[in-house]
Amino acid sequence: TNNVQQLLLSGMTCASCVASVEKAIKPVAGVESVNVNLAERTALIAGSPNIEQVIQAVKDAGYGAEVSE
Ligand code: 9UX
Repeated sequence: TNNVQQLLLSGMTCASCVASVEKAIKPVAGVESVNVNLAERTALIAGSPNIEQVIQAVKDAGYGAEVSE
């Protein structure tokens, strides 16, 4: 199955931030692909990672993240 999870991000102000967040999320175990939208402040993550590990990776990169319902 191809599950998609969404995060709401904070702290991104430019396109390079988008690249930084994507680079942080991609190597997390279980992530198949990630798409960050600067205007929407969302990250769409395909695959089956532990979402708390994804959130921690974003925070380690200097941004905020929470699960978007
Ligand atoms: Mo842009 Mo983001 O100059 O951390 S890279 S603000």
